[in-house]
Amino acid sequence: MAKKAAVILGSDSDLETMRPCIRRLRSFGIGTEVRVISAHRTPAAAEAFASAARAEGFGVLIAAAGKAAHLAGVLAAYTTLPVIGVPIKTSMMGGLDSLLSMVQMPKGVPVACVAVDGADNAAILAAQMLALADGALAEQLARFKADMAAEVAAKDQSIRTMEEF
Ligand code: RP5
Repeated sequence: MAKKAAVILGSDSDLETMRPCIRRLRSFGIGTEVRVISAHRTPAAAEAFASAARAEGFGVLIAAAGKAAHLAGVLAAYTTLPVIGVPIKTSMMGGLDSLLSMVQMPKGVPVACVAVDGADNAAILAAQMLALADGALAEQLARFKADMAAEVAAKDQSIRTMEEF
């Protein structure tokens, strides 16, 4: 059976930023569960979710959090599944605090971190991970890349024939 993806939000205030991630995963037909679990406010739930995730049929976890952003690292501590972190821009530091909290994980507990507010890329990376064991999903990703290339080629053609800028 195809593996599912989990999108874990540190707060419901992260939802608007993460909608493109959830939509992209579902556009690929990936079973996607969305939860609000906080590393600091509900640490026991974070441990329970990550510890059970593999047995529950998940293949990848996506964790979105702002400020101190320990969510991805805490989930990664309790699972051998790949964890993708999405640093959320929530503070006067413009998301740099969240980014560093996810990127600078100590040795042995990696988190794959995308750009600040990089929701769409988190979904695409998650799909690429799941596609390692799913040929149909790999074909969808190949079509997705071909469509992107065609869009850029069309823009290139359009700009080359533009007479006024
Ligand atoms: C983080 O603190 C959450 O992931 C969110 O990005 C930020 C603010 O949370 P709320 O105060 O809006 O619940 O833990």
